[in-house]
Amino acid sequence: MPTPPELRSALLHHLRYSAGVEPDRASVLDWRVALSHVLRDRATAPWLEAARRTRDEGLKSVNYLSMEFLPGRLLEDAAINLQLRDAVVAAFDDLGVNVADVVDDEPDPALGNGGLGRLAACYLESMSTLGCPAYGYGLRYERGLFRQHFEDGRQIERPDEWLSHGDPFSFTRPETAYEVRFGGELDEVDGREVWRPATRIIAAAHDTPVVGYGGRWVNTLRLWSALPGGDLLDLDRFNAGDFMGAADLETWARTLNRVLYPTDTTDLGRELRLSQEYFLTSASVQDVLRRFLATQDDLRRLPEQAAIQMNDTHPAIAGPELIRLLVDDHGFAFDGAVDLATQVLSYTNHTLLPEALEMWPVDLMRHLLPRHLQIIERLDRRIHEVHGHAADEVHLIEHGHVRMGDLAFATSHRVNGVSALHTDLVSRNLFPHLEALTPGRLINVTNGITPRRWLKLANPALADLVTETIGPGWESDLERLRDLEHHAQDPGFLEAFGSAKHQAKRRLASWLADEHAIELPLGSLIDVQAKRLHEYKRQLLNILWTVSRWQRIKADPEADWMPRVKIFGGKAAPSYAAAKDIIRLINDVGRVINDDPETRDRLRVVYPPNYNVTMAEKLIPAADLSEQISTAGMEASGTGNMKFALNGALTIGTLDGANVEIREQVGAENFFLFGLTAEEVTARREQPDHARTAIEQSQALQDVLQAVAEGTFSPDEPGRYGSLLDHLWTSDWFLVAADFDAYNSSQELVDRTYRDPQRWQRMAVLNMARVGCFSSDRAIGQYMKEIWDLPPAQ
Ligand code: DL6
Repeated sequence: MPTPPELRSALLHHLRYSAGVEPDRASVLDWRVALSHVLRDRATAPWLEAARRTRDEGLKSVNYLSMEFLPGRLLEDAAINLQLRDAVVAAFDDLGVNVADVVDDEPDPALGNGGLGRLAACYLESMSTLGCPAYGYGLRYERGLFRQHFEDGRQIERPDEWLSHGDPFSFTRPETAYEVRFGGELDEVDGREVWRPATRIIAAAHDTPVVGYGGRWVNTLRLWSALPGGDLLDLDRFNAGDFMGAADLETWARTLNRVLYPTDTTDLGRELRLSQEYFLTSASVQDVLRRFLATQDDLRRLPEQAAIQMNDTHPAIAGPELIRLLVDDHGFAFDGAVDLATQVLSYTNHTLLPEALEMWPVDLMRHLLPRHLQIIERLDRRIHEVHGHAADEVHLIEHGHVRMGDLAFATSHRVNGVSALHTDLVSRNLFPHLEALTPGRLINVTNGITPRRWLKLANPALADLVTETIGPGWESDLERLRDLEHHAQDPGFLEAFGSAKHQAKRRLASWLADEHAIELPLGSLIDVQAKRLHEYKRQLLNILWTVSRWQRIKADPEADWMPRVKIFGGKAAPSYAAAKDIIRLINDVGRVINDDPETRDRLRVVYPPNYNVTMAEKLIPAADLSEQISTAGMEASGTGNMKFALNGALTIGTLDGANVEIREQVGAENFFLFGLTAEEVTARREQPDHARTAIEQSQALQDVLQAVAEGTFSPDEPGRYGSLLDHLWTSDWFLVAADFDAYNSSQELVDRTYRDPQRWQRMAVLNMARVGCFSSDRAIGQYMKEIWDLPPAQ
């Protein structure tokens, strides 16, 4: 373990030789480059050792394919896991440099949209912590998810230039590169299919070390980018003076990793999206085979050495790609290739939402990946040959589309849902026929979160209190938090717990003041809903209730209202008009309420723009109340719900996703439950005019809707929310109206409970103490045993 003086000289060394400056001229960026190199140096020895052991001992490794990774800032996390955080702080203090500025200078790579990408990052970190050999494979998007700004309350998207100052914690490996082919024709030569592609793009690797807690094992996050130059530049055209046209192909190649998720509402968007998915998948699968063949020559033993996990359907082309490589390049028979691929592959389903279950038009598939389409057609025929009439309802291709979820299921030996309820719904509603053909293939692995980032890094005051109270070790054995239950009646501990919460609130308040000129009233109940904007997540229910609370305070200003701050965080997909309307409504309502002198000491709305992992690290520790209010049956799991509970927030929520299991763990008496169940939701939707009926039964909701309709929050454009209101009155698919009164009653119970600080703290402690099972270490332990066939610790 290096001492602070050793770290200090390492920092000075890298400042000179990596950043190329002297201390008296160094900028914050220069110090960050130096720190990145110092920490990367420390990660490198265990990283190389992990790779050596994996090779020499023939350890099986996991290959986690994901179109999204939301790793968050890397440096502080690496320092914590290398157990160097205190030494780094001391070294910077000694150098007279403000370490917080250096940490804050690091961009937060937004290489994902939300929970799915953040889950991938938690899982990779847990695999390292558990010593499970693994590669995370993804794309190195030049620009991540857009930066969100608000203009006149509206979401404005700007490019996210996370790479503008380099990426000093990673290694670029231009020699770890693979050709990825697109388009072209198929020929039959000597009875074998030969694919003559039209375009070949080189995918090159960028590796980031992922340090496990304690620094004993380090895995790799390998992100691909298209290599420019070479054959991609048409020299003939260039020499003829067509400089722009000469670079057409190069431009297209770069586009493959230029942005995360181009909108796929256009044909060109769809083509690019499928090309991106194939680019990731093909490069990764080729890399898995190359790594295997570096030490072995019999590919039939691949399942002993490699597991490939498809994170949602995005990399579902992995099945056909692995089969293609085995058949076309390694001489396997089709059936043998299918069996082998299935033993290696597994698939996690993360959604029941029809729009998120990918279906690619057959014509597009034929145009981009003709050989893969042929393999999929053959797979489809094979299922029917093997299972006969039992497979009548199974179709990998239907209505001119390839169904990627079914394809992923059919080419995997295990499929998992991400919470008990979700897995049950996947079984009943999504893949009932495929499951019937292969009983036992579908299992549940409830999601998890890493306590290193989500407690130790994000909430130092609470993490220190936990260590003082139950001793160290909880960071890698989260079930030990149960020991806190013994302290739940101890007034001294409860006071310390409350003071840790207060410190987190103060940190949030100073960040809001500095970055957004927003004042956070510290004596209020801090109520947070932070997640992607989606109608099913029901930010609309939350803001409509906020309006109702405002109306009631105004109607009875002398009553003893518990002060609340309603904090929102989240981005809407750029093409999702309804979600963007909700964002604008939140901002419009916030402007009016926050300016109202009669209510502003009892109700505020705060919506800092550009929610990301770094903002989550500030909001979650400060929250008293966690809003997990999705329409039941629609949130696959949620992971924010786990992060808030771990940080001692109480949940107001529906019986949806992992809320169900969280409530079971923390106890029904420590959870504010409301709303229809998944079954009731289905039944209610069948009732004609359920929306109107629900509104007519709730005077409070009618008052709110009337205020919105009259333009109370948009006086310059009273009709601004016409379509949103119309939707509520006529269809209300997400049952905002049906759950409004129940949500209101539950919020009133929240207020009453909060009035008794000891009771609230006790409930919060019990929440924290009982959510240890939602550690991503537990989830990864389950994947290792039940899906990847790996021994518990290697
Ligand atoms: O499993 C991670 C995460 C879940 O916690 C969320 O409930 C779920 O919405 C999300 N799924 C996706 C996939 N697409 N959509 N929607 O992001 O996965």
